[in-house]
Amino acid sequence: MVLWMNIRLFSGCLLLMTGIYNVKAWTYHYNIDTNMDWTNARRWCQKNFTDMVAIQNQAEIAYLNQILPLHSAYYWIGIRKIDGHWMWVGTKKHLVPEAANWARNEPNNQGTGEDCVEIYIKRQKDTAKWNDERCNKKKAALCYLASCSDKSCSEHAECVETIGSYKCQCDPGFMGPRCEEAVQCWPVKNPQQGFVQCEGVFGAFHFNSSCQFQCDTGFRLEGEQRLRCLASGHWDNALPVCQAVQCLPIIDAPGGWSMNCTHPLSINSFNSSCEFKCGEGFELQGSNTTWCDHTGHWTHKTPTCTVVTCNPVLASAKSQLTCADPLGKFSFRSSCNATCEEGYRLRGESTLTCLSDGNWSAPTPECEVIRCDALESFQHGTVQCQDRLEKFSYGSLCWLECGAGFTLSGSNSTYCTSQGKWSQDLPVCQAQQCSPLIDPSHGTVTCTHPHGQFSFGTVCEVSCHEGFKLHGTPRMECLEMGKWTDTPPFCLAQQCPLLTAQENGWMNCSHPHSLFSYGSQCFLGCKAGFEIIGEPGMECSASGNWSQEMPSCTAVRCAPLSFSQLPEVGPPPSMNCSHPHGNFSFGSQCFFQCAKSHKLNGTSQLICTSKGYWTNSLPSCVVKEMSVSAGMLIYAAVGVASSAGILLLGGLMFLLMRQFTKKGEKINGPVPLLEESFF
Ligand SMILES: *[C@@H]1O[C@H](CO)[C@@H](O)[C@H](O)[C@H]1NC(C)=O
Ligand SMILES: *[C@@H]1O[C@H](CO)[C@@H](O)[C@H](O)[C@H]1NC(C)=O
Ligand SMILES: *[C@@H]1O[C@H](CO)[C@@H](O)[C@H](O)[C@H]1NC(C)=O
Ligand SMILES: *[C@@H]1O[C@H](CO)[C@@H](O)[C@H](O)[C@H]1NC(C)=O
Ligand SMILES: *[C@@H]1O[C@H](CO)[C@@H](O)[C@H](O)[C@H]1NC(C)=O
Ligand SMILES: *[C@@H]1O[C@H](CO)[C@@H](O)[C@H](O)[C@H]1NC(C)=O
Ligand SMILES: *[C@@H]1O[C@H](CO)[C@@H](O)[C@H](O)[C@H]1NC(C)=O
Ligand SMILES: *[C@@H]1O[C@H](CO)[C@@H](O)[C@H](O)[C@H]1NC(C)=O
Ligand SMILES: CC(=O)N[C@H]1CO[C@H](CO)[C@@H](O)[C@@H]1O
Repeated sequence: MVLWMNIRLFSGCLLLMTGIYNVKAWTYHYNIDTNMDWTNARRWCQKNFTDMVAIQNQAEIAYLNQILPLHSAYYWIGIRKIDGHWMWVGTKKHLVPEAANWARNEPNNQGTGEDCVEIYIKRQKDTAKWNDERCNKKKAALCYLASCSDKSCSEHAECVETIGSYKCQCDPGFMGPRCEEAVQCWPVKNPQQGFVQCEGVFGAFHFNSSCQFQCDTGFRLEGEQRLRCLASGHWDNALPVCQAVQCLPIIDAPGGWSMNCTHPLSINSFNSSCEFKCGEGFELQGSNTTWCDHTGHWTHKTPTCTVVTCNPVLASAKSQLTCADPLGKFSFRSSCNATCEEGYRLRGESTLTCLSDGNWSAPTPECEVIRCDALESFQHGTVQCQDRLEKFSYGSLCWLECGAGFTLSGSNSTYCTSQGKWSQDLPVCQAQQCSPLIDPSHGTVTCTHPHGQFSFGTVCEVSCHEGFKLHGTPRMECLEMGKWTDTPPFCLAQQCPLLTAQENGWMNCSHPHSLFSYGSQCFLGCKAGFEIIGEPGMECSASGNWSQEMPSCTAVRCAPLSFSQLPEVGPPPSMNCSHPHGNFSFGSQCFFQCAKSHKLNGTSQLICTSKGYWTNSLPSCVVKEMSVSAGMLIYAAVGVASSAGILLLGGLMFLLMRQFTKKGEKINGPVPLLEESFF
């Protein structure tokens, strides 16, 4: 407590003193002329001055003791017991023990009703101490006159009297000499992501003003929303801040997903967003993004990742599936193995895997029956089977039989194994064999062998070479028992008509094959004096004809004798001819005779030689004179020779004759010559 000294004024003598504040003084007044009870004493004080003194401190007590005169009844002061408590009547405040200034053993309330207080000014014992006294006792009044007036201080102050002066004791929150200034707090600015509104009766940021904070959307106020400026010049609370609204963190769910969050403001707060992605083979259910909204909630539920499923696979006929489903029935990574029943074989992939796109890695495999090659075309035979599953498939048992004309070579039964192969090599039906045929002489065999050389079904056609004729059946067939339909035919040369030598000729034949048959050649010749008419050679043709008509032998002709040709010398001789082989031909003899008057000039007889020459030139009739002995001689010689020539054979004879003729020619001069060749 601050002690201040003031100007005091006493009844009867005014004492002026100066204090800290140079204002109107606060003065003490007393009345020792008339003692009064406490109530009247107070009334007197209140009437003439301000009130009964209210002792504030020891200094004041010492001062009063110093300036007041000793008075036997002593002085009343402004303390009274009300409801058992000592109270300052002026201020109606309790007397605090520290401020009490009781004399020893006081207050003792002796004789009761001692409800008022006197002060022992200038008493020997207990100087300036207090004592409780009955209020109806009469004592001097001790008063003060206050210095405070209505205008001394502002309304925000209590005017406090001091010794000789007053003081404006400011209400909390005010300051200044008259307490007219409100205390200021630090000015408040808009927080980040928010704003503040401040107002107060004494001005913003002044005592008792308040500031109201608000945050932007998505932000939450951390701290007090409202601040008040305290009398101390401090805000009653720390400045709040705006913090982004928080969302609950997303908890990782199982199921193989990943998320990618961005936190532009702060982690898991307003405007944070997360993107979700499922792992391979998983499908996102729900939204793939979520935002933390301004209310602190995620806009979308955390999605889930569900495993991709493939279409259920059904075991195809005759197959069995064994599946492993690590992530779910027929789901991603599921794999199924297919197996087939006995006798069936898998076609396709045996293992299927469910892929991440929901497709199986391969189409469902099928079981197909194990097949052996079809035995339908068993050549020349028949097949009969008993099938366990399907035709010509696993377990089929087949018997093989050959048709007529064929014999089975190999096993007569076979079955289809699990390898898809027949247990036995397919037998073959071998055709029955006939004896092989060879070309007949002068012929050819042409065969068709449908089932092998000279075996059942072989058909042979025998044909003869040109000039040969087939005897027998030309067509032969090998029958089912291995026999030919017929005995083989044979070829014989074509027969030409038989030839016999001409009457006047001869014949020389060669017969390469048989008499007068194809290829036979005959050479025909004529006896001397005869010449052949036609070609001498004949050949039997392939068609059985002779190359030509049989040539004939006709007698060699001599020049017909006639006298008309000759230059008429005289009368022609008469002529008498015999023609054994034709007119004027070989062997013809002509005899000449002249009339009697004449004699024959030349020979009387001409003979047609085998060479076609007359033995002599024609005679003529002349007057008889001439001998013809020489001519006769020649005639004889020729005659002999001719006779012999008939007996002789061909060439030699011919040569001889020819030579002879030539000699004769030389000898006989101009004889008409009939040059004809034999060939
Ligand atoms: C997360 O997303 C951002 C943008 O959306 C991208 O740049 C970044 O690479 C992503 N991170 C991952 C790990 O996916
Ligand atoms: C939040 O996000 C919205 C939309 O993307 C944007 O317009 C806004 O500015 C963001 N707010 C803050 C405080 O970043
Ligand atoms: C999220 O879904 C949208 C459409 O539904 C698509 O365009 C986008 O690519 C997806 N984002 C991711 C990360 O999968
Ligand atoms: C399928 O077959 C493979 C190889 O034979 C084997 O490793 C796998 O375990 C089988 N899976 C199932 C589901 O039986
Ligand atoms: C999955 O199967 C569907 C239908 O068979 C087909 O259209 C699609 O292309 C397949 N996807 C892939 C990746 O092969
Ligand atoms: C098959 O051949 C065996 C001997 O090799 C014989 O006993 C059986 O009768 C034959 N079966 C038929 C159907 O010909
Ligand atoms: C005729 O027969 C003889 C012997 O007999 C022979 O030498 C001659 O060559 C044959 N042929 C002809 C054309 O004369
Ligand atoms: C052979 O004789 C037949 C009749 O006998 C005849 O038709 C055919 O022309 C003759 N062939 C020859 C070459 O003379
Ligand atoms: C000193 C003084 O002013 N005394 C006056 C106090 O009041 C009474 C009336 O109540 C007057 O009579 C006194 O003169």
